Amino acid sequence: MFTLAKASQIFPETLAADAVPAITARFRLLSAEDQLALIWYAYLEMGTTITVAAPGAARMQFAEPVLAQIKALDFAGQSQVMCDLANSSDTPIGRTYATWSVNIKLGFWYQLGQWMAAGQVAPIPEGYQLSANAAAVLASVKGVEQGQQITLLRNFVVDMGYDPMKGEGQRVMEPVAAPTPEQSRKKVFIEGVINPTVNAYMDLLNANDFDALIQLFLPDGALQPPFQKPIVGSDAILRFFREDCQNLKLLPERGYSEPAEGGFNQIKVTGKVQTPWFGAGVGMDVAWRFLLNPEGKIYFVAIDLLASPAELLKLAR
Ligand code: ECH
Ligand code: GLY
Ligand code: GLY
Ligand code: GLY
Repeated sequence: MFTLAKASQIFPETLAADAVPAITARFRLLSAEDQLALIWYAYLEMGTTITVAAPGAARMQFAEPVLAQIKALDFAGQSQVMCDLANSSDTPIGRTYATWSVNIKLGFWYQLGQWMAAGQVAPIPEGYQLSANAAAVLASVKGVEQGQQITLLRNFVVDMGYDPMKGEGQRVMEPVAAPTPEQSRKKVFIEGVINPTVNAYMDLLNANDFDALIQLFLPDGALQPPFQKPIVGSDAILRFFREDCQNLKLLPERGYSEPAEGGFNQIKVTGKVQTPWFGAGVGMDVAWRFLLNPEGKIYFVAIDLLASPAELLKLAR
């Protein structure tokens, strides 16, 4: 029978963007000053081709007290707070930051970036010289595709702060909006795959209908986001959907289905995903690798960020 470890090995030829964990590991070795400057340069450069959407008020309210506290400091104090976050130092702000959902963290840095550009918060010192290692990491960041670049930036931001609970604590998240009304929902079409569970998965996630979506999973099912460990059990998966997955746009294109042992079915779908932060400006090339039980419930699904667009077409054996 399938175990989680075995399920995660389905479709082993799928090539994920290994540059992302590799660059992330090199980034972690840099000094806090280099990390912040590197992100600043990468973010500026990205801004010349894509636009990041301003976060909504519902999200920003959670970061606002800390933002106000930072704004009230002098430049030296502000730089210290930013370095402490990058260093994951144990400070009150570092602990608060660690309780925020990914999107609140991104909104917090979005606001600081606006203030830095406007001269209201300590900028990266003019003429700051990156170390040789940092310059090499920056060159690597610039060398990967945009979908990988925004994944790297997101990783960098997620890793900051000080979390004594190592991800097990209570998290502060923005409110969950109502799902898209039935009559405004669109349905995906996936060339080569006729499977009601897979289609419903895409359509329900696109409609932010997480309560219906979670019904597609087995109670002990698992979902593995790109470059992460599987999230196991429907309670944890539902929490992840509500916390991290609002307003994603899944654009599956094609797929391939084959029987697996024990009456299970394995289905690989490739296509694009858009995040609300960049909208149609960035289409990430992804694969979904589903393992369904004989009743069509999801035992396992992995989402992989693909190494290159060529991977989108790699379906048949
Ligand atoms: C400044 C300098 C100082 C330091 C910092 C700064 C600010 C940086 C800022 C960065 C903003 C970055 C952003 C990145 C957003 C990335 C979003 C991504 C989303 C990927 C989503 C995917 C979804 C996949 C999934 C699918 C499923 O089927 C199941 C669910 C799920 C410059 C001030 C820090 C402001 C906004 C990469 C792939 C398809 C797994 C979620
Ligand atoms: N059959 C396609 C794969 O294993 O990736
Ligand atoms: N992981 C979903 C998002 O950040 O948009
Ligand atoms: N502004 C991007 C988002 O709300 O997710």
